[in-house]
Amino acid sequence: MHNDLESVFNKFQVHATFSSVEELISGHINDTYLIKTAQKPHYVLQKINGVVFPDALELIQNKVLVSNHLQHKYKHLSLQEIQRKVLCFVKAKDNTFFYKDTDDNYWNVTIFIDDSITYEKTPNSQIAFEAGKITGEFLQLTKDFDTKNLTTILPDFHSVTNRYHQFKNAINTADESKIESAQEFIKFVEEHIKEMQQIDAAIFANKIPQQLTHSDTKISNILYTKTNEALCLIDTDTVMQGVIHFDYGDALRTICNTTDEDCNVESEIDFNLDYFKSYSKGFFGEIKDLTKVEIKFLPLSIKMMPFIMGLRFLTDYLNNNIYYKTNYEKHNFDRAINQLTLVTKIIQKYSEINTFLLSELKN
Ligand code: GN1
Ligand code: MG
Repeated sequence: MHNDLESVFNKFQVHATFSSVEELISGHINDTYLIKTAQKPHYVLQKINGVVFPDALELIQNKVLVSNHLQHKYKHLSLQEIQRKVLCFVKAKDNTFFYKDTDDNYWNVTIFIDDSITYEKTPNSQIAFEAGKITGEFLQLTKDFDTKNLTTILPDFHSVTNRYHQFKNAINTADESKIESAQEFIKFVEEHIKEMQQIDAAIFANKIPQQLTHSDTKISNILYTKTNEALCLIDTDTVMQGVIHFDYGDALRTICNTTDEDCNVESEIDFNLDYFKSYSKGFFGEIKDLTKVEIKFLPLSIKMMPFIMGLRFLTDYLNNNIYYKTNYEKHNFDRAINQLTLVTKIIQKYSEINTFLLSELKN
């Protein structure tokens, strides 16, 4: 395996000697490796999951276009600073940004951002505030990015309606015993689906402005400095047209969760309001000129994003784990319990959430 990885790595213009490899296991889809070299920089080598992403080549092209756009926005900074704030893709020896192996897998390489830290869970309010700042800044800097230049990699990715159809199809083919075990959560989905579809409807009716979104703003996709500043938003696999609510709600889903996404202990799962407030302050400090309709749908997005994730995890559990990487049979079920319980906790705190947002955004 190491030899194979070394030979893939050497297909890229890296000018450095491979010294060791370590798998980075946080993601649920792709295979990602930290390649240490004798000389710095180190690199991140990634194999794109061709089942989840049939358009892997276009996905890499999308990521490069967005990185180029951000690099341009930071052109007043030194190259060294830019390489710490933006994912920098390395060309392959044939001058493309990818390598296609003999099994038709696509690979890409980025420069590893050294001396950075990632979190699976928020350790303090400063980290939450900084997460708000960097996700807000990403949306602000890419507001003028023309999404027509991108290939839509996963159509209707954050559409509740799409996810609900996939869920219904899974119920039609799932084992009776699985449906039985998931009954409480299936009922929860049915009770809340109408409300959760409101953002879809507003998008469909063109009531919410659309722009580039990151579409996977979980906390582990943010690199921090050792002094708690957010440095770089990584994992741009899912950059696509959307509404800012996707990134806002998706970030809060992990920033404010008091547990890991895998935790099924309902009594431990809660939504941390302090982190919500800190994140929001960071986010709205960057995002300018929100429309009335955008503001109106912000609270709902906080419920909708964990609802979508819960629905997707539940669907994959019913489908016998064909999409996400899992470590055990009920892994996706535990993730679904986690996300849907989080929705319940958000509902319990909804009036406080609304009050805070109203006062924060009244000007
Ligand atoms: C997947 O692989 P990763 O961790 O980047 C998923 C996201 C989910 C996330 C849940 C393409 O992201 O939508 O939010 O798992 N990405 C895709 O942790 O489905
Ligand atoms: Mg991702």
